[in-house]
Amino acid sequence: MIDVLQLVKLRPEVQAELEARYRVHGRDDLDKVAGIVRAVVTNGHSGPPPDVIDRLPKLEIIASGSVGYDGIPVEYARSKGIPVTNTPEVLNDDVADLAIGLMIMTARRLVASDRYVRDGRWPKEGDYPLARKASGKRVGILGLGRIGKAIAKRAEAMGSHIAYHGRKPVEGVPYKYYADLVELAKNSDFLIVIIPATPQTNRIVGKAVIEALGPGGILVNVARGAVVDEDALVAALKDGKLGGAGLDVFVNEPQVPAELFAMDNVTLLPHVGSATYETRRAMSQLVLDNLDAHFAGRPLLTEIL
Ligand code: 8YV
Repeated sequence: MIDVLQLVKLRPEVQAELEARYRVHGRDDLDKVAGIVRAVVTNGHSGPPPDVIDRLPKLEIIASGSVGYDGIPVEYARSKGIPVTNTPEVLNDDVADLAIGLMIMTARRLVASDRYVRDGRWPKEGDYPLARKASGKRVGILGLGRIGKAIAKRAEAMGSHIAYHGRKPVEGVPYKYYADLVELAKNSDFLIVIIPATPQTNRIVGKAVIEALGPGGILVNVARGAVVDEDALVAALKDGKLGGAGLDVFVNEPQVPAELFAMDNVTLLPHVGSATYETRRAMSQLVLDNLDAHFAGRPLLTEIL
């Protein structure tokens, strides 16, 4: 049987299949099995770091149950001839749904309204104050990739005026391209962030972008906390220089800046972009399918290239 080092579990039904076909070892077994491991199962945040890869002489493949891979040294692995796979496409709908959900929840202040009712304030204080319309607004998308396009499709249905920024214009899309992110923010009511976390995108949504979005603008982040300057974000929300924020990701998850907790114009979610039974099942299956393909000598399904 082939020895697999598993840093994260797969969904139970797929986990059972994995254990039926491979000899699975946990993180704690590393010292004991380092010499025989031929595959690693991980996710976007769990490595393995280069020094662990160096301890696995027989390692042939790293399979990640995530689309993002900012926590995996892909270049380093590739330099040692070890392919890394991820799980694109299968989570597009969930993450796009959540981005639109955060747009509506934050503009309409749904979390605060819900709390207003649960706190028994409605009978005492009357109707909840008016909020902001989400439909028919200018939606800027930072990162018009697979998920970005799925977000745009949904925003179109809301009558949104869509524009985007990225390294370069995207062929065949009907949306206005802004070569300058600050210009995109200046011309958006919502700025939705869906780019990978890389050294080039670190804090790309900084003070200038946040303040360009302005007191009437709402920032939505369903990518990674690292692509936003979180201190500048908190400061702008505190000073009223930014209208609101819908956040599913943070710099030091699961730690979230406490200053945000009392803000009604902010929606805070615990990185649930792809957190549905259906999608996590599909992600787990793709991990297993890539392992099976590799060890059967077939082409990988979703290698990170
Ligand atoms: C993962 C994600 O669930 O796919 C990604 O990049 O952020 C989420 O879908 C998360 O990485 C946990 O593995």
